[in-house]
Amino acid sequence: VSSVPSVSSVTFPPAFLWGAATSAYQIEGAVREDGRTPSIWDTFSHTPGRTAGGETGDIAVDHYHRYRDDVALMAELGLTAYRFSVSWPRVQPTGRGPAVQRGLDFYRRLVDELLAHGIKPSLTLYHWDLPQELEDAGGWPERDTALRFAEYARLVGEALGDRVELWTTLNEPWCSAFLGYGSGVHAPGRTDPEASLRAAHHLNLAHGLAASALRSVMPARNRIAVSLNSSVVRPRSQDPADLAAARRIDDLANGVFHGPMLHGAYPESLFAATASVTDWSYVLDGDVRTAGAQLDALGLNYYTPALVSATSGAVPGPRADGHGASDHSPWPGADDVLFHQTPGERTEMGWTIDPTGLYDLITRYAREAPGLPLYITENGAAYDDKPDPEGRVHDPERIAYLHAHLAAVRRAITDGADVRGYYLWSLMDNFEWAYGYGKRFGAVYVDYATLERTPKSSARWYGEVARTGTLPPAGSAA
Ligand code: PNW
Repeated sequence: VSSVPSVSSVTFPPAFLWGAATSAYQIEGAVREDGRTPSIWDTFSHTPGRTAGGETGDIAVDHYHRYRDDVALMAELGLTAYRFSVSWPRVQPTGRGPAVQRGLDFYRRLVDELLAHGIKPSLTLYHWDLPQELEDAGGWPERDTALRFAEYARLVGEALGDRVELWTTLNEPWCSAFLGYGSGVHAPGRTDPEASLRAAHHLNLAHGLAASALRSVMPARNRIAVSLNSSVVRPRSQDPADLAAARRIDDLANGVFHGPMLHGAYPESLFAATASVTDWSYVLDGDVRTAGAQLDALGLNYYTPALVSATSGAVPGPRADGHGASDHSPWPGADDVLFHQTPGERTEMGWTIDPTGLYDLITRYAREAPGLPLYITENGAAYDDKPDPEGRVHDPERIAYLHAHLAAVRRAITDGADVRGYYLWSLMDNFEWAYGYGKRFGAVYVDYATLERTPKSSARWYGEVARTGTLPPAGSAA
């Protein structure tokens, strides 16, 4: 009672965007319609043993056919922004050549529907669904994939640049590179440490080439960003070996992307730490400058921090880094670093709830990139939600999670960070990658037998926060 926050401390700036996020493969379904061909996630999810229960995104939540109702629901809830991704193989089925008009038309209809409801669209070009043909030609470890991505970006920019203002090149390139080609828990499921670093470099290059391509075809008012799942990496002790382990993981999680994108260079320490894995000879003159193409904003996705310590070379037991089950590490050259479970309550993903981590992440990037507007492009929690006998879904845990994390965002703003918006992950329950449909991140409940949507109590709560721009006292609406 001694520290009741003042009204202003829980009120957000008037122009703050209150959004929800989704991605194409996780919600659209309709995987064989209007000329779409398989992406690496179609191939991966249809490969036995890759996803929980063999689940796929074939139908997902059928958003491709239900987008009008979904947009109406967003508007009814009170959201002012929506972040979605474009499926590359809908636009360019082979990853090359001219755009498929029917594919682009879907996104044009979606955007127009959003704008008609006063909801600001934010378009992500790549949320992990690489056309399978490009993977067959080598995928992200090959330089050509970056060139193909820039062409795809130009096609989408030409088609939608007149009506979408906020653009994101890549979502979480760390996952694409290190879960896709290192630990193999994401598509395409390869487990080759050198390939994962080659992929990371070509994703950096792809980002820069795409940003320049977008600039050349879009109105100057549009803004271009990237969404990083930058990690908050904490050492388990102040022991120099643990501090060094944390720095190495920070390079592999963060510096490998924000180095080229924000600072014009890879961290020197990254080269040294990965020397046994790769010689980096695929980094050509000018690549890092290309990757450093001017950004207008930075998107940060946050779920939980990492806690690490050094070993003296002993082979660690089962990994506890929360990145899925694999015998292969997503941390090239860092097999001797141990990951620990952070203390505290956890969500259904096993991820510890730690809102201070979000504050630390925002304030770190406010320092790394002074003056660059920040968006929280994903934050949220999975819980085992179930409808009650009246069909209502009560999720007080999610409300508490959102409340605590929004309070952390507000505190970072008070301390000087320029955070312009927040996108809850996710608008509705959806295909949670290797975990399939078992993990529900939605503010809106989806009954997978009927695909009926029911706002959970968190959706109503969040809508009220969006409408008032104010965070109510903790616990008030749970
Ligand atoms: C992000 N990890 O995925 C994605 O952008 C979303 O598509 C996804 O649904 C959401 O977070 C929840 O998982 C991640 O292992 C997947 O560190 C894995 C990790 C991080 C983010």
